[in-house]
Amino acid sequence: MTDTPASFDASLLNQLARDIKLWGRELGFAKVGISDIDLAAEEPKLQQWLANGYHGEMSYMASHGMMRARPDELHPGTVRVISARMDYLPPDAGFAQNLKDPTKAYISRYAGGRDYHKLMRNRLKQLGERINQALAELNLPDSGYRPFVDSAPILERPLAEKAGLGWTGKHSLILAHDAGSWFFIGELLINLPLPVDVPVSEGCGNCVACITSCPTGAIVAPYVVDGRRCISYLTIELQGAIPLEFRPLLGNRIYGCDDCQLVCPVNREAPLTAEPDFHIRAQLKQMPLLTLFSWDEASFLQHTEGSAIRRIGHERWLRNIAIALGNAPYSEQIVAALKQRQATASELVAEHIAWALTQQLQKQLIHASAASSDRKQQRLLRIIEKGLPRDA
Ligand code: B12
Ligand code: SF4
Ligand code: SF4
Repeated sequence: MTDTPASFDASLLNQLARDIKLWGRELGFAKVGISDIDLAAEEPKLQQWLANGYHGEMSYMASHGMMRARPDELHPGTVRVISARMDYLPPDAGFAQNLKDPTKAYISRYAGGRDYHKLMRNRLKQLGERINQALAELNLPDSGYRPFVDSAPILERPLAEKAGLGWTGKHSLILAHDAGSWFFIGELLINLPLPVDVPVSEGCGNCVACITSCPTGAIVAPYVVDGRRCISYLTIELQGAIPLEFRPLLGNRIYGCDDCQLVCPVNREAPLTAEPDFHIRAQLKQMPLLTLFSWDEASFLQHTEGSAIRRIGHERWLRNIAIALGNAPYSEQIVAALKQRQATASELVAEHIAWALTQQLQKQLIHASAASSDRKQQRLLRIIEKGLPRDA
């Protein structure tokens, strides 16, 4: 940096960087790293991703131009980004047990507990305050910090990679040998010219497990996800009807998807979360689809209070569960529940219910279970049970 104020000598900045990492850990971040703000190398990749239309309906991805790759345009004065990792893998994740039973709802493990946005933002704010307090004690101007968690147009993963939190896996998520990939990322944009960390070298090698195991073929090339095909997008981001071609592929996944992380060998020893807030709440743990489908809007709002799930709203919740019910083996109770809901459903939900009923009735005719015919699903379960004995 050429703009280091005279009062910031190198030893002071080095000490501050060490302290920040320590304070970060005290605040519950498993790792904290520091990077500069140069993301010029990412701009063409982001541009190409947008040009390919991979963002689908996520117009917020396109609406800020290249600001995503320019932290100092987002928050003027920024010269460094402090990236922080918070682990979310809950104990008793019960992945295989859940995916194996097509009558139970699979909810992505990042979403079973409290919404991470608020929790992490608060912790990042505390970290920012701690930094400013230290600067004030030294009679130095404050850091001008601004916290972000998934909320702003900023390329969080490339920043985390630069800050040494991990490498970009072929599924496009950040992962590391001592951390796996079950973590959220958040940042503090600051004006302090702290020393930067060294990126971790790439560790995927020849592995392509995430690419071949993705149920919808969303990882269209190594490191590139076509958002429109990703189950996370289809069940959480997409407002309208879920395209027909994807419905059978969703299985029992009603909110997000973890498959590309489940098959990843780097996740075998991934740490569990230290945050009780990220444990799966009882109302969402291994729950029968029919129970969740029976919730009226008031129950939905009550059971998802403080959870990220609430943001999709009751209508899309029913839309997603209707598909999972269509994918479940034939059952009279399922057919009855679908028919009962159909009478009062919105146009969107009614159309998905009609699809589910057709699936159910076809299965009744051919006496076949959709789940047992899904080779990919069976392979996934074998991999999880063998590779993740603790979490399976
Ligand atoms: C939009 C979005 C989505 C979209 C699109 C996903 C995508 N891959 O872009 C959807 C809804 C599908 C999604 C899904 C999920 N998401 Co999301 N998502 C985001 C968000 C808001 C922006 C991501 C983005 O900028 N995409 C645009 C593309 C262009 O960027 P990119 O994928 O990072 O691509 C870069 C690299 O792949 C690289 N690249 C491209 N080509 C090449 C080639 C080589 C050789 C190399 C090395 C690199 C490389 O360059 C690109 C540009 O920098 C971020 C938060 C944020 N603000 O960053 C969270 C975020 C990425 N999501 C996250 C999570 C947890 C998920 C899910 C696991 C949730 C779930 N269980 O359902 C899934 C995982 C799906 C997947 N495999 O990506 C976490 C990831 C944490 C981590 N450990 O990395 C983030 C960071 C949120 C957070 N704050 O923690 N997500
Ligand atoms: S989250 Fe699921 S659908 Fe999305 S890329 Fe990963 S495996 Fe594919
Ligand atoms: S599954 Fe294999 S290729 Fe995919 S991120 Fe993990 S190590 Fe990399």
